[in-house]
Amino acid sequence: MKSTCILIGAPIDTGQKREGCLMGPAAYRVAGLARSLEELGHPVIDRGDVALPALSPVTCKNPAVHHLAETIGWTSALAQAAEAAMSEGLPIFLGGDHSLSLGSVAGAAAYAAKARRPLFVLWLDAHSDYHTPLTTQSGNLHGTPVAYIAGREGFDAFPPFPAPVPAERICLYGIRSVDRAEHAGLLETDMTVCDMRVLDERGIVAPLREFLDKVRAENGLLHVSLDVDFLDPDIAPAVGTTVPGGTTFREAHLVMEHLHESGLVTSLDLVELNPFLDERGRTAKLMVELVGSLMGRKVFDRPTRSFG
Ligand code: HAR
Ligand code: MN
Ligand code: MN
Ligand code: MN
Repeated sequence: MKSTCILIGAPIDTGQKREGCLMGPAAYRVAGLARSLEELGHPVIDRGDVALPALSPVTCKNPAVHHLAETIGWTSALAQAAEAAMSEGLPIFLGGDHSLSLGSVAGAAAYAAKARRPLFVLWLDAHSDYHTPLTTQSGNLHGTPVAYIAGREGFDAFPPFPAPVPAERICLYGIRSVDRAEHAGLLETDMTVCDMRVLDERGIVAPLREFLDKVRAENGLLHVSLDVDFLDPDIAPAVGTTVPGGTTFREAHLVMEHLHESGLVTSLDLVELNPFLDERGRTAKLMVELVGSLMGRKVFDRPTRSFG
């Protein structure tokens, strides 16, 4: 099936301290994201970059938290953009750091609630991003979106999350860096946590299939949030928070190929690309290739295919 892809640039870098993520949307455009999608037969609408709205002053009890007002501003603007785009096609958010998902998933959740369908979230990341503004020690809000999405306390300054996603509908995939407070919080939930140990032992496909089967069984919408550091730093150096032991080139493509075959994905984030840290655009190009696999590019296309 061909889907209209709506590209939404989100040049947000207030969720962490290293400069460079602002250039992410431009890098995806230079790396040929639109062309690659069009070659696969998908109509593409590039909405350009979302602008930061006027900000209201806010305070936070945790002195480590920085750029709170800006991040809240982005959250509102991106949530609106996401909800509007969901009714027109498949929104693809070009980040920007991972705090963009505070907004993109809020918009997807608002849309899902109105459509009376359950929203599922697949979090492809080295990190669990389950801090709240009160538990984060770095103060970097890109480490908080999963907690916001799941309705965890501590986000009083933010717009109320439209319809918190029950933990059973969230799957963390590929994680290998979890802080103590995140770990304690996650243990109190039924979130599906497929850390790298699980993926090493069971393979990259089996746990994904189980999650996708749940989405299908409940006729759910599926938001996929792809953090560059899901990938091993050897193949994807352009990210500020590299963690060794990530997914390989083929594992990542295989995840995307299965997502394509499932036909379930309804919105997508591409986050944490820092083009300033890239090597001749290789990470941006790899991300564009992965989106290609997610949108139907195949090495060899047989009419019917069985893997036995
Ligand atoms: N848990 C750490 C912190 O809160 C690192 C968070 C890093 N997050 C991302 N996105 N890069 O996954 O500071
Ligand atoms: Mn992340
Ligand atoms: Mn990460
Ligand atoms: Mn980062």
